[in-house]
Amino acid sequence: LQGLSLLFRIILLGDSTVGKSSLLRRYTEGSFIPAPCPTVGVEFYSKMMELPPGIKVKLQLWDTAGQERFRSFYRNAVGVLLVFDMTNRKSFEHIIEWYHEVASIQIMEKVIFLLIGHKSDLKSDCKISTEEAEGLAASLGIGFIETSAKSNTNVDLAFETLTNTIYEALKNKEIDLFQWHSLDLNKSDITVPSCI
Ligand SMILES: Nc1nc2c(ncn2[C@@H]2O[C@H](COP(=O)(O)OP(=O)(O)OP(=O)(O)O)[C@@H](O)[C@H]2O)c(=O)[nH]1
Ligand SMILES: [Mg+2]
Repeated sequence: LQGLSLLFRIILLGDSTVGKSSLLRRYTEGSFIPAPCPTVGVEFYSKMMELPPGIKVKLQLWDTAGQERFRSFYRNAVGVLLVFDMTNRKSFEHIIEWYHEVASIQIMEKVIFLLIGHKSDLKSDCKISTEEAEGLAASLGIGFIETSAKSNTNVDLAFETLTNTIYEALKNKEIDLFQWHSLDLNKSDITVPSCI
């Protein structure tokens, strides 16, 4: 894989207001807006990441609206951040539905998930303990990280962890490098396949 530039398509899923857009804005722009507008449809961000030893990865980050379902967008994703709000129990209970939603439509052999407990700055309002969230993650065989876009806690770590896990799966041939989610950008930066 050395010398290649990779493209990973990552999608953020979770209920409305859990903070998906805020997480992405913090990661890609370094800012936090206290009262952002709800996402309408689907928006995308991108960011370059370099993995040792010098492998460039372009992350194509898809932000969805929690109130809607954009099933066609799940299809090409290699990584999924399942986001809940640590102060909102319903959003935690719905994680399993979001997980199965991806599983039901996913045609990739393997998708890498990471569970995100967001708004960790609101410690006193937390309705879900770290242990309970870790229990869910373990039952799904995925990782768990607590983040805050407001206090900028673990935001970079979350994206780095997901990217590293995808890369490891690629190296172990659990994911096929030449499927459409990972293109050689030197040859075809623009030919990102349309997903509609
Ligand atoms: N305290 C705190 N509030 C946050 C954090 N992240 C987001 N919020 C707030 O939560 C609310 C919803 O944030 P959004 O990022 O719009 O949530 P979303 O998941 O994108 O919502 P939809 O686009 O409707 O699906 C906003 O008022 C944010 O300011 C955080 O880390 N801590
Ligand atoms: Mg949003």
